[in-house]
Amino acid sequence: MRKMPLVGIIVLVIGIVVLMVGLPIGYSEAPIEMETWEITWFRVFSVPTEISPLSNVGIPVNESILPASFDFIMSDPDFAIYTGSQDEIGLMAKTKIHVPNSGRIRFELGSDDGSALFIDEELAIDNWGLHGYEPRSKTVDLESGVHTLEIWWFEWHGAAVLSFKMDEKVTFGESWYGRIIGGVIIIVGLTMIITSRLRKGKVRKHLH
Ligand SMILES: [Ca+2]
Repeated sequence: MRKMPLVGIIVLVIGIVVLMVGLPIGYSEAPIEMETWEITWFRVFSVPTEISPLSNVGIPVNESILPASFDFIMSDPDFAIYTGSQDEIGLMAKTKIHVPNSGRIRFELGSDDGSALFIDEELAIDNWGLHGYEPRSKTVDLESGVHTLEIWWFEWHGAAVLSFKMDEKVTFGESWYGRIIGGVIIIVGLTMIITSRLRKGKVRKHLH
């Protein structure tokens, strides 16, 4: 009977840990496969005030590829290799991703000046306009299967930057199932402590 509070406290502590950390129950992750980015480089002759294909304000001057996950920031001279200029340039890049399970994926697009990310030809991140480096992110629910990604970016004057990041894994299911279990364990622990106290009280009453 005396051991009850101790056991209750141990159960309570386990419950708190499970609640804080969660359990790998109810949600999973699966790796996303990505293809290489195919890039068309542009020289632009006027600022594209609205999100529109760069062919509306410029001409294509080069083509190249970039690694699937291009989590990087490029500086002016990096772009000049492809465009022959550090200013008044842009690109339109396309790739495909293979999503093994329907679920959530976070995308981040940063740029100086404007950029836009399209998923399956629908605008997902609007980072357009003349501005300094600014990352913007969005978490999107995607069905399992193949999806197309497209980035449009332009640089007018001054610094030039483009960065792109996305989750390497798709997350699906709900993580709070694991936390509910933590909550239940806490209640069990508290009940054990309270019950043992009540019993102690009864025993004392009985003795008096
Ligand atoms: Ca700029």
